Amino acid sequence: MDPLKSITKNEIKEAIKSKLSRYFNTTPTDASENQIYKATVLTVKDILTSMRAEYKKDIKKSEGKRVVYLCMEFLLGRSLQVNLTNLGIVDEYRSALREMGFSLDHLYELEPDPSLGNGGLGRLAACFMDSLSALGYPANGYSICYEYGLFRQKIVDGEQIELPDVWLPDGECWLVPRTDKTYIVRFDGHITENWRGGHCDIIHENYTEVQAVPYDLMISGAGSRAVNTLRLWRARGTNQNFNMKLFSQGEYIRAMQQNTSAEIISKVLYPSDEHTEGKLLRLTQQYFLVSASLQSVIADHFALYGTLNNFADKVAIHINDTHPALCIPELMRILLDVYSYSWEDAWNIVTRTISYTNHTVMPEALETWNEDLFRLKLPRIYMIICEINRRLGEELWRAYPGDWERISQMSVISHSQIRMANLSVYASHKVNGVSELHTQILKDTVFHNSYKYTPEKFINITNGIAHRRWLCCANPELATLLDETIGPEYRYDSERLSDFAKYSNDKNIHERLSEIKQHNKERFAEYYYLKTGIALNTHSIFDVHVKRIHEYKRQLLGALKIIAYYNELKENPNSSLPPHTFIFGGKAAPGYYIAKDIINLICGISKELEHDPRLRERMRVIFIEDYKVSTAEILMPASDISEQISLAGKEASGTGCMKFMINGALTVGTLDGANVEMRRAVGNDNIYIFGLRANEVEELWRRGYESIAYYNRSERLRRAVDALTTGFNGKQYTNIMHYLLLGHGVADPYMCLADFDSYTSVCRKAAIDYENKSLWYKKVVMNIAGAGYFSADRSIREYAEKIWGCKSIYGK
Ligand code: 26V
Repeated sequence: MDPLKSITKNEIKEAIKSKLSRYFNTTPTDASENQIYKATVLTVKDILTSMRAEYKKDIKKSEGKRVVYLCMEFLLGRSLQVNLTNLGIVDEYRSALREMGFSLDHLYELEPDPSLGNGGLGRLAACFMDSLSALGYPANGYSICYEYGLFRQKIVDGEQIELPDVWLPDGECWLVPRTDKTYIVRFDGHITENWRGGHCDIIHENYTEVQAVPYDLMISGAGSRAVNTLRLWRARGTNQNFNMKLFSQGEYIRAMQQNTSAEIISKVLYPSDEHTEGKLLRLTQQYFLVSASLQSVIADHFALYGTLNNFADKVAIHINDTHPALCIPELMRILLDVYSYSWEDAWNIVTRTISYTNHTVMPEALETWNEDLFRLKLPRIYMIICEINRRLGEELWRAYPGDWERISQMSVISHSQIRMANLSVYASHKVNGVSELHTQILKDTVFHNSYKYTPEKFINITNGIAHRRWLCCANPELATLLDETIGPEYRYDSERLSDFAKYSNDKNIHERLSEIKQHNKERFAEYYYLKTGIALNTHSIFDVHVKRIHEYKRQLLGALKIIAYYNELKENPNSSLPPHTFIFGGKAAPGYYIAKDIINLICGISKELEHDPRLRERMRVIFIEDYKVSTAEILMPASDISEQISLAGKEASGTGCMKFMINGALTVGTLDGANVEMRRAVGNDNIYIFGLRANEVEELWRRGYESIAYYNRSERLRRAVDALTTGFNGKQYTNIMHYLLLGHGVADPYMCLADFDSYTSVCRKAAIDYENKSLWYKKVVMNIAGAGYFSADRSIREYAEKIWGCKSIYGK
C-alpha cells in the first residue's frame, strides 16, 4: 500500500480549532456538535484538496486516458467515515476529537445522507466512483446537484407520504464551488443553416440560456493517492433571463420569474425509477447535464492538447443507462458546429468515445421522447438525431435490403418517437448488461437485431459493490475477524476473501460469527427502538426484504408467505419453527398505486400482529420508514436472510444481494440477475433457490399464465389470498386480491402465485437449517468467502480493460 498523507492527532486538533475560529468564530469548548462536524469535514476536505493537487500532476505526467462517467444519479451515502477510512486516519481523528470532548461515531450520525438517486443504478454509480479512486483510474463523474433528492418517506396509517429531502445546506460542506468553470446551456429557439462553400454555419436564435455552475465532490479511494471528482451541476439564470425593464418599473417578482424557471432544472430528482413519463423537465435536465459536462470535458481536453483529434484516445465517455444519451448528438454538435469537423470525422470520434450500460429490460423504462416536444426544446440536437437516423437507415438498408420490419425495429426515430436505447446502441462501441443472465436477455430479446448486426459490441460486466463501505465500514467486527483470520489484504484484493472458506467447519469461527451477528442485530434493534419505541426480538431470524417497491421485485410474494405463516401459527401456536422478524423497507414511486397498496398491506399485517402479544413473540413484521443508504449500512450486517425474489428474467442484476452476502446473510432467491452468479460462487448448498427459471417464465407466458389455477391447486395459497379479503387490522385488501386473481389486463403478471409453493418450502428449509448452528454458519462462511467476485473493484477493472481501454496510473 502506498503511504498516504500522515497527520497527527495534534495537527488534527489544531486544524479543527482553526476552522472553528475562521468559519464559526467559536472554540471547541463553545462549539455545537454541528459546528464541530462541519469543521471536521473542512479539515478532511483540505487533506483531499492537497492530495488532489498531487494526483493531478501524476495524471498529467501519465498522459493516460480518462473516464467520464455520466449519470443522472449518484446515490452516495455519507462521506465522513468512508473518507477517513480510505485515508487511514480514523484512529487519529477519533482520539483528537475525543480529547476535544466529542465522539467521532456521533459526528458520523450528524451527516445528512444525500439521496441523489432512486435505487440500484444510482448506488452502482457511487460504488464505481469509490473503486475508480481506489484503483487509481483518472475519472470524473458528472451529475446534477439536485436541491431536493429522492423524497423522504413517512408512513402514516400505513400510507406512504412523500416529504422533501432537504440535504443542503448541511451536506454542502463537502462541495467545492467552481464558479470559475461555469458554462452556458441553450434551449428552445430556432436554427438557420448557412451554407458557405462546402461548410454549413449553424445559427441558433431566440434561445433561452441557463448557466450550469459546477460543485465538485472529491472522491478518495482506499489506500490510494488518487482523488477523483464528482462534478454536480446547479442551474442558474443568466442576465438574459433577468428582465431589466420590468425590474426598473418596480416589478421585482416578474423580473425574477424567468430566473426561477431556469433554476427549476436542478430543483428535484425524478422519483419514479423504471417508468418513464416523457416529461419536458426531465428532458431539459438530461440535456443540461450532458451539455454542461461535455463543454467542461472538451475545454479541459483542448487546454491540454490543443486539438480534439486525439479525443477518443484520451477520453472514454460512459453513459449509465440512456438518461445521458443526449451526449451523443451533443458531442456531434460541438464537433460539427464549434470545431468544424466533417460529419464522418465527428461520428468517428463519437463512436470511439462513447459506451453504454443497460440497467433494465422493463419495457416501460425504455426511454422515448415525443418528436414534436423534442424539436421545440432542442432544435439543433433534433436535427442531428434526424441525420443520425437517416444514415443508420441507409446503412441498414444496405445490410438488409427490403427488411422493413428489422430496419424499423432498429431505427432511432419511429412512430414520432425518439428511442434513446437504439440511439445509444448505435453510437456506442460497447454495450454492456450488468449480469450474465441480463446480458443474455439483451442479446436474445431487447436488442436482438442490433446484436445480430454488431455482435462484437455486446458484452457482460457483472455489477459489484464498494466492499470496503459495505463490509469494512458497515460491519467493523466482521472486518476485524477477517483481518485476524485471513489477514487484511482482502480490503484491497477482494478475491482474497476466498481464503475464509477454510474456516467453514471451524466451530470457533462459527461462534465468533454468531456473536458478531448478535451484536449487529442488537445495534439495529437499538436504532429501531430509538426511532419507533418498538423493541425487536434479536433472537429471532431477521428475514429482510429491502429495495424499491415494485411489482416485479415481488414484495407481494413475501407478504403472501408471511400471511400463510401467520395462518399456520394461529392454528398451531407451538410450532417448532424459530421466531421470525420480517423486515421490509423501500420507497414506492409517488404515482405507482399498486406499489403503495403493497406498502399498505405490509403495514396492515404488521399492525395486526402488534396487537397479538403472544404471536408477536414468534413473528413480527416491520416496515422501516425512509429506507436509504445509511439504513442499509446498519441493517445488512444484522440480517440472516436476504430476500431476492424477483420474477426470473426481470431483475437486471441486483446489488443489494451482494451487500447481504458479504455480511453473512443467506439468500432466498430466484435464478434472476446476479443470483445466478452468486449461486455459482457459493455452491447450491449455500443458497436457497426456488421458483421458475427465466426460460420457464417465458414459456409459461407464451402458453398463457392463469393465476387462478395455482389458487385452486394449493390450499395454503388459497387461504393466504383469501385472507386479503378478510383483511388485516380492520382493513380489507380486495384490490390486491383482484390484482392477483382477476387483474386489469393479466392477473398477477409477475406470477407470484406460480412461485408461491416452492418459495414457502425453501423458506421453511432455511428456517430449519437456521436452528442447526454449525450447518448455518458453515453456509455463512461460504457466502462471505464467495463474495470477493462481487466487489466493484473487479467490475471497474473489467470496464477499464474491455470497454474504456484505460490504465491505472499507479499500476493497480
Ligand atoms: C428510470 C427512470 C425513468 C425516469 C425517471 C427517473 C428514472 C430513474 C431510473 C430509471 C431506470 C432505473 C434502472 C435501474 O435502477 N436498474 C437497476 O440497476 C441496478 C444496477 O445495475 C441493477 O442492479 C438492478 O437490477 C436494476 O433494476
